[in-house]
Amino acid sequence: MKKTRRGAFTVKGMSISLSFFLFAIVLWVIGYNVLPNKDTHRDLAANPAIESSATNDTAGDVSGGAAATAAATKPFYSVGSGKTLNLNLESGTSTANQGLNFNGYFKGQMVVTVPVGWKVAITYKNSDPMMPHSIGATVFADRTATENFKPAFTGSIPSDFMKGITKTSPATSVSFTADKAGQYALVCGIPGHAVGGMWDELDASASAKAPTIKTPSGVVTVK
Ligand SMILES: [Cu+2]
Repeated sequence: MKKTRRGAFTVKGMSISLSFFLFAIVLWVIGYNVLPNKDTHRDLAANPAIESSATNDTAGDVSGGAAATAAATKPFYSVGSGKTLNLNLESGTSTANQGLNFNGYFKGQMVVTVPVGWKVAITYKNSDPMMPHSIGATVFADRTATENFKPAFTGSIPSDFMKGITKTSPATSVSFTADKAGQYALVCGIPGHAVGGMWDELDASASAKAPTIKTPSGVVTVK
């Protein structure tokens, strides 16, 4: 009796399994052939091949790269009307010299030369989150002074020279006419900064025909 029951159970179990198996096949056949297949299957005959992403992206990559390069190399100097040299100087764009720099240049690494009689119009921004900075043009000897900075030209030291501006301040401007030939300096007036190297050179030249900017990268004539 036991044997028979076990045998019957086994046959019955196999029948159930077989039934489910056949049922699953029927469902699959129905699903594959009857249900709309545009969402569930990719019909390679009807749909075009996927475009190569490399081909597709080439133009975008090239223009993006060019734009990024242009932004990175955008000059900070230009000639304005009426013999004016425009300078966009900024602190905080580089951590060189512990942040004590203008556009990354410090200790005279940048030499700005203008022909005598030219106006220099500086727009100055401080992006340094750590400390205030300022800019002014002083006599060359004061490039490492800590106080009593002497202006190179009339108006070449702003009123907030010793106090400076911070990252949240709007850009300031300093304008003057380089009316006497000689060697001068662009200096930060915050006590300790100039002596720490936060200065670059400004020359007023009797022989220069156009402004030039000299940096470790080379000399550029500003046109
Ligand atoms: Cu400073």
